Amino acid sequence: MAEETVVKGLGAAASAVSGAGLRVGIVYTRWNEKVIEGLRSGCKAELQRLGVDAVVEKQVPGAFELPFAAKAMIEGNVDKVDAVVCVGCLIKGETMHFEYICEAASQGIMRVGLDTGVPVIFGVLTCLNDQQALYRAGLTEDGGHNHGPEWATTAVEMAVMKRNCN
Ligand code: DLZ
Repeated sequence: MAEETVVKGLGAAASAVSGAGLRVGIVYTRWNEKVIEGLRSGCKAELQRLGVDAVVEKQVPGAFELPFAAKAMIEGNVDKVDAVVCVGCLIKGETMHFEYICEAASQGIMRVGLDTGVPVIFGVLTCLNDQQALYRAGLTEDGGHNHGPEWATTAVEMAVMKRNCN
């Protein structure tokens, strides 16, 4: 049988990423709490494994509020950060809410990063049902695939990239 080829997913970084000297923020939502807890804790554990100096966490109500919170964290004097991971989970319902919030959150998160010059990572699941969300937070019986650790790696990689450009 031919060897299985994995196509999707985050490939290995060219060199090992270290979080030494970095402070990384996680802003996360209260909406869809169970899924968020899996993602947030997976992200935080990976940031710590990568050796970041500090993880600063702030909670917001929903995904719509994530860009504002990321900007406040970046521009505030209290918790200076080198990157922010926005952790959220949108699950499609019966109305158009899903579409509007997905659009606002994704555009807002991108804008905060570009406007402030601090990497802001899109850690928002946009799922069609609960099962998709649970799987992507590593909470299904088969273990699923928790995306939180990948967002941590991305935050550290981008913060190091930014630092090397200065
Ligand atoms: C209103 C709403 C809905 C319907 N669904 C979600 C969701 O699946 N995930 C999420 O993070 N937030 C949701 N929200 C709340 C909005 O993001 C926001 O908090 C409110 O509209 C107030 O601005």
